[in-house]
Amino acid sequence: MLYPKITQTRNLINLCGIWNFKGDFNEEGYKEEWFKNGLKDYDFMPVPSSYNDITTDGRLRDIVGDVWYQKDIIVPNNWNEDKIFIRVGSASHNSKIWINGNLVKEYVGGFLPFEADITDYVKYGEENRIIICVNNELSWQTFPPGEVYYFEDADGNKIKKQKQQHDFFNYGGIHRPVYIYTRPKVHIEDVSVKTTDFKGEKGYINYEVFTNEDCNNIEVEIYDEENNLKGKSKGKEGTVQVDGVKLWEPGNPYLYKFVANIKNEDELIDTYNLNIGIRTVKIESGQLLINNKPFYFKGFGKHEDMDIKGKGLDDAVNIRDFNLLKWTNANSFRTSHYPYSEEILDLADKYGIVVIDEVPAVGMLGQAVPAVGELDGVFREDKINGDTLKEHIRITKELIARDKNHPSVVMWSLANEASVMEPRAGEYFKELVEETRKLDDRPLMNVNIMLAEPGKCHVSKYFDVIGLNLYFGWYSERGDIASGAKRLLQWLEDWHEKEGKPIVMTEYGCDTIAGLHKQPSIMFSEEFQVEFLKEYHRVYDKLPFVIGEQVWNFADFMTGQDIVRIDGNKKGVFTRQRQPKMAAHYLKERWEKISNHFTK
Ligand code: BDP
Repeated sequence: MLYPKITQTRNLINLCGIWNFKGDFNEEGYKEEWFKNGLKDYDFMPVPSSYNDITTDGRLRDIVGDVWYQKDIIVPNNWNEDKIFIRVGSASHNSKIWINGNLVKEYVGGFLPFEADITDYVKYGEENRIIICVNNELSWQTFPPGEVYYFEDADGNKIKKQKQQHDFFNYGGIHRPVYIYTRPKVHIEDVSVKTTDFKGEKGYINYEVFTNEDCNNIEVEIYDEENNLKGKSKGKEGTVQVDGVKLWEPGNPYLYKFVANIKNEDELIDTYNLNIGIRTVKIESGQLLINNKPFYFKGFGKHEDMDIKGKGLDDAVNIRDFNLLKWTNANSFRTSHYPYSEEILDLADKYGIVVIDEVPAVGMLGQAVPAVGELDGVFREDKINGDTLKEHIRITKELIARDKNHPSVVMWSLANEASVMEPRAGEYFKELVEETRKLDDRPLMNVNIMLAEPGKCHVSKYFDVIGLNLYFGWYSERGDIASGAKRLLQWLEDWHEKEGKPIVMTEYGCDTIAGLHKQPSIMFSEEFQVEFLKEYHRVYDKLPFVIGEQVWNFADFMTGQDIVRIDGNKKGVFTRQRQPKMAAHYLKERWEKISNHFTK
């Protein structure tokens, strides 16, 4: 799905700002037809933002159910020659949109964009009422999964609550920009630049342009960063050759502008452009090669998370994060545990930061994180079943459709810490992987929980790269880093022996209270975090099959309330306000010595 933008043939209104808003605490919205009648006694709410931390009302922070948004806008008269769409970057988790009382879209999923053709419903030159209802309820058929239940309090009142297995706050609301925009009647629907290649000085861009109607006059142009025309092609698919190619490299990105036009003689019917990079990705001899050179991942698992705004898109925070990634000499991150905004991926392309792009399959597990001991099975008819798999395939398809053109994305991660020890997980992931491979050539990763012992995983055999989340010395061998590191070494060797695949350490780390210093160190002190990371790195440095290290987590982040979470998860190398703990300085030093391409 293309990101909306203004071009010579397209127009756009950005609807970010203040919307009318109402939490539906008594489930009245549908009964009273708020979608038709509009909101009364409403609050104000910024878009994009999570709603949870904006007001002082605990009921809204913890609501399980619907919230309603309203915005009235005028659609310009001169838009009446075009098709008009409304597009939401993401809203967590399930949404419905009404235009002037007409339901135009229903969408399930909290982290991907959705849009609707509203041409037949808008009134030109007049006020139009947009209502969006966002619901945050999860089930075993949603991603992430969760469960709504009723809790009976001491007075016998039934209170609606939600269980979740994932370890981040279940923020809700419209999290990314809302636009209405135009496309000409005959238009470009999508552009695909999934594979690029190079030989010596020549670059090759394999493209496909999709249109809503059969069009013969499609033309493609490639411009360099100085706006010089570097190549051209005609037809809806083909290869454009670029001489004197400059590659997109980690830490040294070069972006070309790809322009697709539909023409009728000399008349421009539609035009769309996007940034692309020329680079290759493949797995060979146990390494991940970018532009034929082995790549070592150094970086973090992250979250979209901030004070007040929750998961709402924030350009200032995002630019700060990329500056900090650069400052620590990181070259990569994983979009743990859901697709991040398109705006973040654009920045990754521009900053030359490599991305492992993850679907929101987190918490496919019989216990809440941090899980310990024996787990209940979840790959069974009443939990993760055929319908769950269908949804998993759908969101994976949508993720790839959205992100396929980003040079920064080198791998798809299809799940984090699923219950891979269950034989039925094997069948499930086999099908998911087969379906995904039909869509894209990039390597596939599954991220394993520490409870999955080497040789007991039914899933990793289908994947190209194994992600491991290990916390020996923290969740086990608590406080004993040396014993944790011994187990780590053994564990990694065993995993490699059993699976024979490259491993990325996708999570390792420990909760650390900024400003807490202890010598000798104890758990939660800044000294402990540095020693923990150092010991882990000593192990990785001995093992050539470990092709990357991504610390958990980039920054402290909010979680649900729990006795093991004090105002959230504190495993950040940076605070939630994006200031460094001691570990950030240590990582900066270590990663300075490891080039962006593999030199271990
Ligand atoms: C892993 C999860 C991650 C948690 C982390 C932790 O993948 O989401 O936040 O552990 O416990 O289980 O900090």
